[in-house]
Amino acid sequence: MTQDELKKAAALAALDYIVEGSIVGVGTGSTVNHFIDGLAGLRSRIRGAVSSSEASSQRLAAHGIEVFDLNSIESLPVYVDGADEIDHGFAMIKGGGGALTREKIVAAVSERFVCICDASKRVDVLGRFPLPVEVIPMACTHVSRELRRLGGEPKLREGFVTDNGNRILDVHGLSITDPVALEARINQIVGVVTNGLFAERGADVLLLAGGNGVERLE
Ligand code: ABF
Repeated sequence: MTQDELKKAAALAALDYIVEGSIVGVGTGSTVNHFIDGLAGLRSRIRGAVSSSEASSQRLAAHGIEVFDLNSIESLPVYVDGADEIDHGFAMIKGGGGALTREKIVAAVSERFVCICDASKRVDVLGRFPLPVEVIPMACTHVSRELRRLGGEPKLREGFVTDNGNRILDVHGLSITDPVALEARINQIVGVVTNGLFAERGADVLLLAGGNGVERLE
């Protein structure tokens, strides 16, 4: 199977976790795009969705799925999203697509985070994928200096502005053995909006697609 076929297999497996009559939390990325397309077939069995990006909102709306403002809903039983890396404790690096802040907000509201990935995303130690950090534009140089003090090599994502009007620093060269501590430490740097470590609130379920099918890990 190609990597895209694996992504699709993981995404379609996540449809089993949808709660009938609920609003579904929907993430961002090429794996999630397969999930959104699959969700279209269940449109009449859900109330709608909340989304972590403009791109996902547009795709949901194009399928006739109502997109709710997160502030208007009371509960979110399930959030389905991809990851750039996920370790054995279900801590993740996310934000390769630049939607990390909204992803973290929707994840925080959700009762269950279902992560959908192809097997290439599973790692023993997080950090080979550069860690995205969303930064208030005027703080880019200050935050870069502080990230270097933590042992990383930040690079500004050229020509990219987040849905929130901010910039992304991609931090190379980290070997993240304590993701919960590093997530908290980076959040303390003034000017950081969010960092792409999802460790304090990691995934609850991992649907990992490989050559032998989709593993369901909890
Ligand atoms: C989102 O999409 C991000 O947090 C992550 O960066 C990315 C995964 O990308 P893809 O599904 O395209 O591999 O979930």
